[in-house]
Amino acid sequence: MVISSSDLKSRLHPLINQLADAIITTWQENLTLFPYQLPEGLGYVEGKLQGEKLIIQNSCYQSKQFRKMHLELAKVGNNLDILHCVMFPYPQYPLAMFGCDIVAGKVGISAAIVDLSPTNADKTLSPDYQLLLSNLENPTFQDKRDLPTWGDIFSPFCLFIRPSNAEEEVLFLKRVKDFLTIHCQLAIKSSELSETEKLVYLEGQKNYCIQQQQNDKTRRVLEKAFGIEWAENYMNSVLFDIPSS
Ligand code: 18B
Repeated sequence: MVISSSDLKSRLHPLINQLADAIITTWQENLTLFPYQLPEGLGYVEGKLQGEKLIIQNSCYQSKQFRKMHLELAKVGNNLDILHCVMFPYPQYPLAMFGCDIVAGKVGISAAIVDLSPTNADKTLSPDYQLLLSNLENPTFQDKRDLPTWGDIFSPFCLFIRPSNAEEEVLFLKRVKDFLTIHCQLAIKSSELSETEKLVYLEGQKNYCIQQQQNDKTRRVLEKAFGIEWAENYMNSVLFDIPSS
């Protein structure tokens, strides 16, 4: 039997389920969405090589300002639930990259990360992002996690935690919604760059993808279910495809 997307969503950790709804709703409220065609056969995938079955369900859209808005939900047996979301702007707009990842294991969420990451020449968020982000309520979380070395792409506003309780999960959800709303609103207001400036943002996006492709924890999960080559192709063509223009 093929499990439909809504069935998968309801079987995931409640925070992942709620965040998936919040992301789609915020996109719909702020942007005009069009479907984005993922590579053939990679919208819904099931794999099982060693160990447990991995189910992946992708939702993907585009809009005037975003080349690709990707929300991925994944379940590894009964052990691991994952939400992954990245918004790739068209490089002619001076926008950050929105990225979010949640990994939930049997004993709860081990990793919850959200960021608006700069892709401009000096790798700093523009003053409008900085002002809006600084004005948000900024609750403290008990268990902050250290970024890996490839995480030098993230901004000083990056939040990477292991939520300590249900209250912190709600606070994380709120912060993701706030980041996303700021991002969509700045996107709507943004105007197009010159051809030269566009190339700078394109380089920045390439660097973002190259760094993210070094996440061995993501790669290992995919390799165990689908094999080394499949995982390499999936990371390069679905999760972090490097834009050509
Ligand atoms: N990721 N994550 O998206 N990853 O995709 N993720 C993990 O508790 C998957 C993104 C990020 O400490 C872990 O340590 C799979 C985006 C960081 O070395 C697992 C998919 C961001 C870490 C997975 C997926 C991002 C991390 C270990 C495809 C940020 C910590 C969980 C569906 C914007 C890395 C743990 C480290 C961790 C797995 C960040 C298992 C399979 C967009 C920084």
